[in-house]
Formats: sequence, C-alpha cells, structure tokens
Amino acid sequence: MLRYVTTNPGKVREAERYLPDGSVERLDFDYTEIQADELGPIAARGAREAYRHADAPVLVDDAGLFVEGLDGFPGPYSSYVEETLGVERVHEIAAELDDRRAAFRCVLGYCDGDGFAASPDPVDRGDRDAAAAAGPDGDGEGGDPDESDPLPVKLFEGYVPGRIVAPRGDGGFGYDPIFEHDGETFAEMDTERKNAVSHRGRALEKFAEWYADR
Ligand code: ITT
Repeated sequence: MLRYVTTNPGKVREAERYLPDGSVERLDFDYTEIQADELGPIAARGAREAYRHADAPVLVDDAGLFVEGLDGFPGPYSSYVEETLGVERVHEIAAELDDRRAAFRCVLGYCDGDGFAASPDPVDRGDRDAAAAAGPDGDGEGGDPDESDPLPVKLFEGYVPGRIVAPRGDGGFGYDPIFEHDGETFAEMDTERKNAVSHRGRALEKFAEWYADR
C-alpha cells in the first residue's frame, strides 16, 4: 500500500484517479518543509522523513503557485501565503501587476527504502551527484542538510501555465479559484478536467507509469 503523505485531502482526491483502486491511502503527516527556492529539495527531504516515519512506501507532494510578475513568489512559500494573506489578497496583489501570468508546479517525491534501477524519464534527480559534490559532510550549496542522506528518492515534476484572475468557481482547493487555464479557473473544473491539464496530473501521470513497473 502506497502512503500519499499530505495534510491536504484535496491532493489525494486527485491522485486516486491515477492509481489502482485501493492501492493508496492518505498519511496525514506534517513533514518538515525546509526553506528552499525550489520544490525538489523540499519534496526529497520530506519523502525521506516520511519514509522513516511510516516505514512503508511513501509519496510526498510539494506544490506551489509561481506568479511571473512577482518573480515567482509565492512559490515554495505558497502554503504560508495562503494561510496568512489568503487567496483573495493574492489576487488583489496580482491585479496591480502588468504581468499576471503564473504557473503551478508540483514535485512528487517517492521513497521506499530501496535503490532504483537506471531511471527512465523522469530522472532520479541529482541527489547523489549533489551529495558527492558536497563532500563527506554534505555541506554543499543548495542548503539541503540532507544532501548526503543515502536514502534514494525519485522525483516527478509537473507544470501548468495560466494566469491570476478574480476568484471564480467553488471546486478544487487552495488557489484554484484564482488560477485560470484556457479560459476556466481550476475551481470551475471537475477533478477529471483539472487532472487532465494540471501540474499534479502531469506529475502523477509520470509517477503512475513508472510505479506500475516497480
Ligand atoms: P501538504 O504540504 O501537507 O501536502 P499543503 O496544502 O500545505 O499540504 P503544499 O505545501 O504542497 O501543500 O501546497 C502549497 C500551497 O499551494 C497550499 O496553499 C495549497 O493549498 C496550494 N496548492 C497546492 N496544490 C494546489 C492545487 O492543485 N490547486 C490550488 N492550490 C494548490
């Protein structure tokens, strides 16, 4: 049984569509989200911590909204910004901008304690190379204190472009009401339609294909 590690049930609703019935359950575990400019190191660190906690195969899901006109903010800080400012306020800030283009990104981190055979795409991201480059104390650039952690993690990424609009729709979760893709906000789409185009859907598609062979 695969544990989808998240405090957010909305993510699991989307993930279930990609995996065989009954093969995944949510693990409500709040892993440490390290401060980083990118989602990859956060997901990798989280997957290792969650695996050690669960002692079973885990998938962590780190996502964020990157607004072009704000140089990618809130990005990895999306959760904090949703909790503090709120989604409406993010729209109000974006409404002042000339460039309201934005993107959602999602990185899935898988860990089951075993190594991986030579990776098909998507690649087993350079954790190992980074660890080697960092030297034995693992104190390299990037600020991930776990770069030398020997537990292998495989990352799968997804991306969707769109733009920030006034809130519309009542489906989905998080920033969905203010994120428009192809004329519809994610909150106006049902789960199937959102999955077909979303950052998480793209990452899950890659993961499900790889996982089926594992
Ligand atoms: P976990 O970390 O426990 O998985 P979370 O909701 O905090 O739950 P993230 O850190 O990955 O998850 O999410 C960052 C923020 O982005 C958070 O405010 C989410 O609500 C939001 N978010 C993530 N995926 C989203 C999506 O598909 N649609 C809208 N908002 C999303």
